[in-house]
Amino acid sequence: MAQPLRIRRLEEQIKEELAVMIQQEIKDPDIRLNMTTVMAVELNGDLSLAKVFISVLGDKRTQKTVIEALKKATGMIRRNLAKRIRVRRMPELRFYPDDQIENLTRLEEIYHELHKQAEENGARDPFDEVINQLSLQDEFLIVSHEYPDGDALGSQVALALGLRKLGKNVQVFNRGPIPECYVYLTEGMEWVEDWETMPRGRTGVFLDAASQDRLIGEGFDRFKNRFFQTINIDHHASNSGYGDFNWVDPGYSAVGLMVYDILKRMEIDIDRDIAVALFTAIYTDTGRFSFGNADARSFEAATELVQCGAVPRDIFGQVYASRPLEQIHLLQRAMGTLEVDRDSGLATLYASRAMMRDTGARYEHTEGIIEFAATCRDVGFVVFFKELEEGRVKASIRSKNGRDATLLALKFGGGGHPAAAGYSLDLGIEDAIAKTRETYHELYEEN
Ligand SMILES: [Mn+2]
Repeated sequence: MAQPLRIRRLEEQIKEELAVMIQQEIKDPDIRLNMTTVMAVELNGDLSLAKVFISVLGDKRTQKTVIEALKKATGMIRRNLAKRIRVRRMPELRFYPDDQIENLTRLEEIYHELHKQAEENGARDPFDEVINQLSLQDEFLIVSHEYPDGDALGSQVALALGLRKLGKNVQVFNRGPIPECYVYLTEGMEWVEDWETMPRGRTGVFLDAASQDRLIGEGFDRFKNRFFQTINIDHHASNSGYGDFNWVDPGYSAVGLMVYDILKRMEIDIDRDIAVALFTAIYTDTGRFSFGNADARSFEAATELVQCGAVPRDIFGQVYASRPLEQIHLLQRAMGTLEVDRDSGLATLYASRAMMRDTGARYEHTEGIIEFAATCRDVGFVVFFKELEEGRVKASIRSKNGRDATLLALKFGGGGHPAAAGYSLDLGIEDAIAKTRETYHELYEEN
């Protein structure tokens, strides 16, 4: 009979080594790809037998699959343990499902911890990780940023429709209203009204949101806690990687193109509705294929999407040629504020809340104003300010003169792409413009 202390130490060692093996070394996908956690190891008195209690996140069937796979691998596992733990004779191993631990929160903690470790030990390809998780999980909430644009909504809808084809339970959520010009994308979609009443334990997929604040504003931690895990898919270089899994690649013109690659890899058939959603995403985020990001990959995908039923003329009509008169009136007023410095190429203009009130336009109707200003030959770098409330503005940047717009945005805690970025300021419009001009000259013009 071994000493109790020695038994406990050996149990601990076996448990630790097994956890590492399961997490990083065992090739069997049944074991590797499921949330398999070694909960406890119990040795008998003469160290001949170790009972290993395994917790698997998922239904009974998943649990059984993992236990069966471990049983099959027992010989190999035991040999590997023997190489690492100094003991005269490695105990026989028996695997049992651990049903006692049903506290989801605890399991989530363990899972996040393990994931962090795996990441530190050299993570796998982020795209593969995302594909794995999308394949494995069954319940999703897909979220994109507030005041969503064509890329945000198109990616969301396309991914939701695609995953549903695999029989998965998928809902979508956005904070704030959906702009009218994109409503055609949302028909037949189930939008969660209030995330606080949504069932817990789903996988959250976050799309096209450079920062977590863009998803739901304040309270992200509470939001994130409702999920079993979160996947962050984005093409903004400034994305902070706030998900459990992060696939961030600024080489993509649109998140819609990333979703396109996901659907292709998962061999999900692209039907007409998916094609319309993805085409909208790529079309709008490349400025109708006119921005610097409009690369061959974007055109290749677009070609296929048109073959699958997307009609560019119809999408143009929905997004760009159905503006309400209020929006044109707002454009008129905003253009009245345009100031262009011909020397530096810097242009500024704004839309105040008073203008919106006078014209009856809404926040979403500011879309397109900055692009219109940027069509001017003398404008190299334009910043457009929207007054959100008294003393608070949101600024959007478009750069035509090669100056990296993210430099300015980052100065004020914002982010984006070199050619298009944004930030917020807790200032009135006039002060925000003055501050921006000053910073522009400091950043780009001095020395
Ligand atoms: Mn985008």
